[in-house]
Amino acid sequence: MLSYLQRTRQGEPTDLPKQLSAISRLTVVESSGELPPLTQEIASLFPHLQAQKPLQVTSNPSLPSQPLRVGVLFSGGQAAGGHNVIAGLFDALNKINPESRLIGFLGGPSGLLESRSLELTENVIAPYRNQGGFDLLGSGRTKIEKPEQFLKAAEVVQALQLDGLVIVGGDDSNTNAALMAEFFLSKGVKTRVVGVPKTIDGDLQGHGIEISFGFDTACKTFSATIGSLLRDALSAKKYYYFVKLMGRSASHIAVECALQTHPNLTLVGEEVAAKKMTLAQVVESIADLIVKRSQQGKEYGVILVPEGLIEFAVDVKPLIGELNALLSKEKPHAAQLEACKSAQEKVNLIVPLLTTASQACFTALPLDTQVQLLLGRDPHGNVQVSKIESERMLIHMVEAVLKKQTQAGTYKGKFAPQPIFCGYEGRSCLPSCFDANYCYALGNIAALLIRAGKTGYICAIQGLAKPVEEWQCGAIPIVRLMGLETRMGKRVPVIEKTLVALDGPVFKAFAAQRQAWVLDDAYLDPGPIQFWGPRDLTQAITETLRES
Ligand code: FBP
Repeated sequence: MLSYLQRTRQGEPTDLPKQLSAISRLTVVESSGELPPLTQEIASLFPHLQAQKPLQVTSNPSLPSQPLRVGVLFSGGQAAGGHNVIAGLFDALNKINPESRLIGFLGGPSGLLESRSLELTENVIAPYRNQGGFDLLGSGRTKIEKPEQFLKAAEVVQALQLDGLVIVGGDDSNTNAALMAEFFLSKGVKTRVVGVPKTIDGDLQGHGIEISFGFDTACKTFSATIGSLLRDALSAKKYYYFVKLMGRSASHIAVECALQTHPNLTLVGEEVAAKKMTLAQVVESIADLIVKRSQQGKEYGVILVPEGLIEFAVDVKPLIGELNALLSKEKPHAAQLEACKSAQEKVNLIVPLLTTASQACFTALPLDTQVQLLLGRDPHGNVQVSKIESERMLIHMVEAVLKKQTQAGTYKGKFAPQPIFCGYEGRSCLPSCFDANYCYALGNIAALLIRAGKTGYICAIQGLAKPVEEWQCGAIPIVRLMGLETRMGKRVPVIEKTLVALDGPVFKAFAAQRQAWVLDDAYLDPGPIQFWGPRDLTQAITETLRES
């Protein structure tokens, strides 16, 4: 079942970069683009991939157009536009040779390991064109990173006689795509592995990746909500909205939404870390703003909280480190916590195991937050920040500070907070025109890479701030994005997450304006994503892209 809007969007063609207009006559060649040299350690881990250069799309009318057999899967959290990657891939393969076949693996990487797949034909794909979500195939967070998993994957792709495998994922999935590409080359498996940069978080960027897909739609969706909340705050004049924004550790989404909407305060995890602020100091800064606004007769406002904020506070960071170690698989504490009958029992079990400093930090937190910090870890053993209701935690802690100020006579206002979480709805909504176009073009590039026999590459487009027609299409060797990180006690190659650069143009643009938003209500309401109308509305890009 599709709504009227879904049906209308489904039938609309995407705008295409001029470069991709005659796909059957295109290929990729090495570009002159320079990337930083590889470290010796990374080069030795990827002997077959280490010498790769960036690629650019170019025309080659004499290239043979053999039919291709390609597999595709989604990995990790949803991001708007994923279905258009599949549509772009399918259409390009079909134009290269109508005998080509596209096979989708179901439920993410586990679908590959268990060989659960679906042939993707035009009839299957058509209802998903320009639609949100990943529901055509589903997704999952299984990591394909161990030799036995690579062997299993090799068996499956060989049984299906795949020329290529396209992995639509974030930093970890693309890291593992490169490891798989290296493994396949070392074993003589002919299947090429190609990545597509996906995540709403915006932390997969740099070295030729301008932005991952999904960031644009998520930020516009959240900004539409924030714009409405700002207007509501201004109308009722009685609420403080504490809006937690999804996005993992990095505060890219929070900064972008702030630039789109001008709320009174936006916390930035990276700045909290740089200023070595404790959680109590963060709370003080919020209370300060509320008191100042109250003195001007303003008992309302909007405060943006990136979901990873808590990890950056100088006193919470070591606490989280200690908790991660205690809750690791090797220790009995996770199982002991499971057996506890009440929240307080859980807390009582953990507190004595912490250092004195972390005990002080942990016990100062509201009980709900304490329990949320004890929830199961992600596959890397890290706390799952989306599960911590930091907006409620901050409200609780700010209330306590304001109460003291009321008793001391320094605050006479009325604090009525409302917690809001902007998250999952921004991942699976109808993709903005930007993401719809971007994803379709990325799917086209993936087909060209496989056709040219390229492996271990991530699709990339330069000039995304320009009109679509001018986008420059190509690919970056995934190994060029990698560094070494210690995970679970082992040095492993990973694509490092890009955090907000405090000396970068986007943060600077935000920092230059934010003071004016504290007391003056300079609120902006960007409204919902527009699909039709003036190009300035339909083709709007994020401030992050504009400023970079
Ligand atoms: P990816 O990194 O896989 O793109 O996922 C992004 C994200 O939406 C984060 O912003 C959020 O913290 C997390 O997924 C939530 O995960 P889950 O879907 O498992 O609740």
